[in-house]
Amino acid sequence: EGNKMESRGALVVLEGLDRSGKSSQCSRLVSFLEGQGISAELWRFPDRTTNVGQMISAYLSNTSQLDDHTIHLLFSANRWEKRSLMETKLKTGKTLIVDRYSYSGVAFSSAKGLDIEWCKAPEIGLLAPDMVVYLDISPEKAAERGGYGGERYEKLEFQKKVADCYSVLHDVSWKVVDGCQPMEDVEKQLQEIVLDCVTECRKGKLLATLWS
Ligand code: Z5A
Ligand code: MG
Repeated sequence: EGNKMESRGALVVLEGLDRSGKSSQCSRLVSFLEGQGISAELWRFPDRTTNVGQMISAYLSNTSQLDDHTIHLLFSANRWEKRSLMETKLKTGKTLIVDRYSYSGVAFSSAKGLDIEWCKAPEIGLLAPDMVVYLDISPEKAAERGGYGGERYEKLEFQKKVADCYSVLHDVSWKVVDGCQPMEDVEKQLQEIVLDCVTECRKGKLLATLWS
């Protein structure tokens, strides 16, 4: 036939409480994949480099105040402004390892008391991850890691609420990895499940959209 479609990359999202190890593991994962000859990129939300991202950053560092609904929609807009680039990259074969996504958006805003369905609504139509990995750690253990900085949500009481909200979002397709293990052990487990996911996507698994 000679007209074989190029295989697409995988959209992999890491979620978890603050200090669960997402950023550390995302960068290790990208290095590992590249070492395996799999073209991969590290992405993160919020993406603080855009105009919207700068508004989010000012809010998180408490240099600006915003209504809870407003900041929720900005986080969502920050994903929408990256959606088409994300799709292009995936279709040209790049695997994207994404540090936080819509689940952080919904968990953090609903932890403030916003209605969960209202929180999910602006995420509808964004690309659905091929895999969500949840790095599991208790809020107490997370707080012990180097202590929290000064950002808005970095407080134990609030992190407990976020943990409850994440558990509501949780579905059977999520891969839960014990984030309390030594970094190398977490890393090994992630490598295995992400390689499986990359293989599935190469075999033609279709890209889907949120929220389903
Ligand atoms: N937010 C939102 O409200 N709505 C949204 O839509 C989105 C986000 C996308 C900023 O996020 C805030 O925005 C965040 C959610 C909210 N709220 N808070 N707080 P961020 O992603 O920019 O947050 P961050 O500053 O990158 O920190 P983090 O994500 O909390 O940390 P992490 O990435 O999970 O962990 P880490 O940086 O890899 O590791 C933390 C420390 O633990 C570090 O010293 C490591 O060396 C150590 N560590 C990591 N793994 C281990 C293990 N296995 N053992 C021992 N020590 C470890
Ligand atoms: Mg991080």
